[in-house]
Amino acid sequence: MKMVFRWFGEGNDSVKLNHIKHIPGVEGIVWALHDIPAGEEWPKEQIEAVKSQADRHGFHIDVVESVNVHEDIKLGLPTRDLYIENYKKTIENLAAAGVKVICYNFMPVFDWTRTELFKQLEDGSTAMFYEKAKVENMDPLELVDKIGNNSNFTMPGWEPERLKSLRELFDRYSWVTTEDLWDNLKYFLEQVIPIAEQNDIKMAIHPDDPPWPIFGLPRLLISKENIRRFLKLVDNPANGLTLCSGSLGANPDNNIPEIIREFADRIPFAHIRNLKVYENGDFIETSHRAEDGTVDICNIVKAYHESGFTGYVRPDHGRHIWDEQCRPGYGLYDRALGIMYLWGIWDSLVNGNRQKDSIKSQDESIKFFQKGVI
Ligand code: DNO
Repeated sequence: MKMVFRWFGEGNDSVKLNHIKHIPGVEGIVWALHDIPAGEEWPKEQIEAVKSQADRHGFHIDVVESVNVHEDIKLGLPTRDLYIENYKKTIENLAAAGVKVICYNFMPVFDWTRTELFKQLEDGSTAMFYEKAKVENMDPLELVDKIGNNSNFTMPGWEPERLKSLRELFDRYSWVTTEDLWDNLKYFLEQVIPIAEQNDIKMAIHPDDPPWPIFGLPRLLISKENIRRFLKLVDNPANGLTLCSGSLGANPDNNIPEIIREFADRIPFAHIRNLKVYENGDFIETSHRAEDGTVDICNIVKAYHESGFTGYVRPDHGRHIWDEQCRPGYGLYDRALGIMYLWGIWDSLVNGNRQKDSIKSQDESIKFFQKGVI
């Protein structure tokens, strides 16, 4: 596996590239041009600027997370073609800079959702938390009024400018069924996947987080069956997954090692993290260690190893520890600990196999010796 680390860019991240450099085995940064609005072409000069910053620290920029999909594409509006054309140009521009994987998602209206960003854990650290009932009982349109009265109001994971047009977006989505969303995703893939293939880029969709519909909006990438359906929409190796153990793991019915084994050849990029799911469906993000949460991290890494995985991996959200002031979920310390845990499991699997191989070759030599060959 190729270890990479998400970095939000100079002036945009409390974590410095020279500090990432201290984490063993990290070879590249996972990046994006965060100031370019969804739907616009990413300019070559800005891509090159990030590449030179990464180069100076000996990091590659193979993985982009993410090139966001304009809402009109998800809604299937006539204007989508313009945004899809821009998306294709962005793919070409990224390929010209050597990018290999583009992560994106197809979640309507907003990205991942949590109800608390800094909930205290028993050990005194804090982490992101999702209270299921709170989201279920929330009328998203009431938020619109709140926003009207308070321009500083934010919801974790929601882009501020999307919040402002929330009522309009919800109105538009009221006509979009789950099947329409599948059709709109297919339309998008049919156009961008050939361009990605020609440019030697793997498109890697991120699962929906949490993996169930919220606020009555449809959600697609939530289970093994739906992932299977997704991969068949355009059955091409350039159409792949960002397999996120934390997103899918919020639903304990998702058997992630099984999902990895079934789709291994279509996973160019893995997010590995743990969380603890409570009986009422709430969940909190814990350390990466298997024992601390309900996601089977050891068997997940084992499934990648046994599948001969050579793709990119990043630790995902961490806790906020040692008084670090950072973006929610994206501090240096806990993600660095996460990496060491993932390497620990991986290296012991690799060495276990090496040992087995050397025992095998010892056995072979003994056989040859016995046969008088040596
Ligand atoms: C959360 C991330 C997601 C991811 C997007 C990809 O921390 O994993 O926001 O970047 O869904 O488009």
